[in-house]
Amino acid sequence: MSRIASVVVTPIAFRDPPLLNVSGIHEPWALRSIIEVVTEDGNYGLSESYGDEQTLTHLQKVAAILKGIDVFHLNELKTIVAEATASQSQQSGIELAPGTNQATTLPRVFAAFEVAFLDLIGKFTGRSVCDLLGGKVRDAVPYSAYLFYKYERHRFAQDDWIDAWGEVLTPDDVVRSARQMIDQYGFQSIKLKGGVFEPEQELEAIRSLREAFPEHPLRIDPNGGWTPETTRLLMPQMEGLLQYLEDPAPGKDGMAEVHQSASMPLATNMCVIGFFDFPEAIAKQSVDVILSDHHYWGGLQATRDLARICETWGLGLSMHSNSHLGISLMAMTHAAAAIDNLTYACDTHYPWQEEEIIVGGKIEFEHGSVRVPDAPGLGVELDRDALKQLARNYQECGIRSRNDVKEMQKYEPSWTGKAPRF
Ligand code: GKR
Ligand code: MG
Repeated sequence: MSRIASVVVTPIAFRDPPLLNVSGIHEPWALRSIIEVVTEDGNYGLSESYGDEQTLTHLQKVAAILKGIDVFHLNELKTIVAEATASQSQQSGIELAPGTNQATTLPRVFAAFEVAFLDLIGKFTGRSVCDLLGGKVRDAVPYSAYLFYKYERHRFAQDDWIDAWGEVLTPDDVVRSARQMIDQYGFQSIKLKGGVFEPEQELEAIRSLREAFPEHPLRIDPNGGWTPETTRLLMPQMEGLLQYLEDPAPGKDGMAEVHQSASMPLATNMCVIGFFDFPEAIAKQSVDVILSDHHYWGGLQATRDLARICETWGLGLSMHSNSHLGISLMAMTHAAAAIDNLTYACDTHYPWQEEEIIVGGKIEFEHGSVRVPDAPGLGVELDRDALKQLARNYQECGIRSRNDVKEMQKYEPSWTGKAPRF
């Protein structure tokens, strides 16, 4: 009954606003893949992962050889994925999406199926995925207001779609977009994506946020856009302002250098992106907080392993996000609800997305948190009409791998996306 009859991987595309970052700008469409694992008795398990060409090729290769596997046999799945991904292309994706870095191929491809297997195991046993991970340590998972600098509209898109968030370029715009997001979702923490403008301008925005939201913990993430020297000089301006400083400078050495003069915890989703990064990062004292992400750390169970390692080494744990829809949000929520030392509000790009592929539409936030469902599995079902529409978007949008640099070159032809810029 719990053996696999078929697996379907569907690439999808959904609207993405013109969000700015150190690499450039988001393209008009974000890509994901939806994985459906169907068992012999007709049950199905769901998962959502990256939709870039490199990931898709691996997902489709593995999907084709899973027939007959028992979904309880996650170790067997690991062996199959390891063999199928052993000869991988050398092509890495954009650095800002660590999930497309080839060092994460095995854990990333495994994770995409592991979540669907756990959804099915939950359905077979009548337990939520959170219960399979040890049960809830919290009933609802807090997320942060994840702010971006952005243009009002995509200037080079095929149609005139425009998002609801307006232009965000000045400190006042940043405060307005925070208010907009907090009013709508109730978030209790704020993160600003930096690395876009001169650091002084971005820190002015942080100071404006502090004034407007005196109680909300604040973070800034320049994605390695500042040199260690620049970061060191900025340190007095950040004193007492930040809950943590995320990836100010690139690499474990850059972060270690910053660490020597840092008055606040340093966090990363760029210089520690897998278990293999731990020995060097610990030896060099590069970071204090790791941003987990089950999509490339090897799944929901591996996220719990990561949590124990962080506990062992006295590191904090938070959660990273790229553009995603509700299946991912639910998987993130089940994991975060089961991990006691994940004490920071998680990142999510979810408010930036209008479309959804789950029954019932967009998932609701209450006071900035997502309630953990008690239903068997992930607790979400696929809206097949929406899936068809988003699969059509993928076929028509022409994007096959995320490339923020190339998109930015349409606006600024000499743009290189090289970091650190400041
Ligand atoms: O989508 O522009 C973006 C973000 O910069 C994302 O790609 C990062 O991976 O949000 C992420 C981060 O925390 O670094
Ligand atoms: Mg980050």
